[in-house]
Amino acid sequence: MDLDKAREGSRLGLSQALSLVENGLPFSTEEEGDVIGITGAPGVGKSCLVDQLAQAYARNGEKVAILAVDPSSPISGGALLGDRLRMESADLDDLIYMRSVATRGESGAVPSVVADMVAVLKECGWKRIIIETVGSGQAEFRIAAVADTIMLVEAPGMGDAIQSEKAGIVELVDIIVVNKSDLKGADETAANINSALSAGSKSIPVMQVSSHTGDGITYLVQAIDEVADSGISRAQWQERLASQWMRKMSHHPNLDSILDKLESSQISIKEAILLMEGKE
Ligand SMILES: Nc1nc2c(ncn2[C@@H]2O[C@H](COP(=O)(O)OP(=O)(O)O)[C@@H](O)[C@H]2O)c(=O)[nH]1
Ligand SMILES: [Mg+2]
Repeated sequence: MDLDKAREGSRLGLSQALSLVENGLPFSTEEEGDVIGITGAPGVGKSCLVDQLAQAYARNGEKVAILAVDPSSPISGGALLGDRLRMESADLDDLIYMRSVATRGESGAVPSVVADMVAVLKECGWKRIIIETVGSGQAEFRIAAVADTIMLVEAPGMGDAIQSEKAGIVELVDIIVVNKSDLKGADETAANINSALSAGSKSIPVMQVSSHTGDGITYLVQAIDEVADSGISRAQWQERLASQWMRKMSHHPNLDSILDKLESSQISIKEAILLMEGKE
């Protein structure tokens, strides 16, 4: 894959490279970057929050790329973001790149496709990468395979984190954000989350922000850097490992013939695994 144009800053070159990878071309890189995963129920304000974070980084002179993994709202946030930034400063626009990711195909492939798209972005000089994904239970686990920092977004009147804790998601989450702090009930939502968390072993910061007024965004940016410095948790490593394992399986040269044999009852699942491992 030719990345020269994308490396020189061409948006067209970058989006062409990303499309190739989105359609299955594997890509990896040794380049470093900071990947933030943002998850939460629809309507809590993830896209608005991403918009705020991207502007904060851009004002700092940092390039930031956004991958929106959301089948329900393709690119709508992008138009929003573009308009607002253009009003403020054309220079900021140059520092922000936004792209939606189609989530077609088998669910197991999503993290590896997103991981490879992230690799393209890193390779082309985008060191801050934000992935927005809709919280659906499984989405959090998938994003954990890719993101260094995972942020769960909640909002007043939108349910609470106790549910997430049940699903074991809290193990993977680094920061919980109560968005819409300009609305009534934000304090109570944050208090509920804190008391639900106090039962667990992991201490997770709960931060209130408003993506409408910008309140709390500066603190959130600091908290993200602190979390990034503290490294990747065991639970996150486990998701990364699982995701790589899954990828290995889905790229196995004999996958089709092994599935054929399973389907026609010629082999057992144990034998299938031995075949995959090349032991039979
Ligand atoms: N009052 C208030 N509304 C917000 C805030 N952030 C987002 N919203 C609104 O919440 C709705 C959903 O926002 P969106 O970013 O699309 O949520 P997403 O589905 O989680 O990406 C929109 O109507 C936003 O204008 C906030 O901080 N305060
Ligand atoms: Mg959204």
